[in-house]
Amino acid sequence: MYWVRDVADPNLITIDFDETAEDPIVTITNISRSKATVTMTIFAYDEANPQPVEASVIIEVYNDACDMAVNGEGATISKTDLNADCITDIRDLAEMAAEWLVDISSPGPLPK
Ligand SMILES: [Ca+2]
Repeated sequence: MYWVRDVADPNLITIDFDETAEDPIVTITNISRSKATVTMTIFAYDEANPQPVEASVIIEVYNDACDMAVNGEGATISKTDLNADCITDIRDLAEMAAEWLVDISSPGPLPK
């Protein structure tokens, strides 16, 4: 026998867990931020070991792979993706064009 107790904020995420299943699947949905951290604690016992033992794992959950990359995990955002939206497109070219020929290497005095 086992059961799971999560310490997540129910207003932040929804956890669906069937503790009667032999191989339970935990589904985390309704993430209201780009990243959520969930601490999941599992308790287990049986007739031979009636005193429950527990183990915890911390899970970082992202809405998608792009949110994961923006947070520095998983895939690396391309250097050409200047606005970090995980697509290199005309918007990135526009950002580069807006800075085209801006030169900060002037030998003159710098304002204080
Ligand atoms: Ca982009």
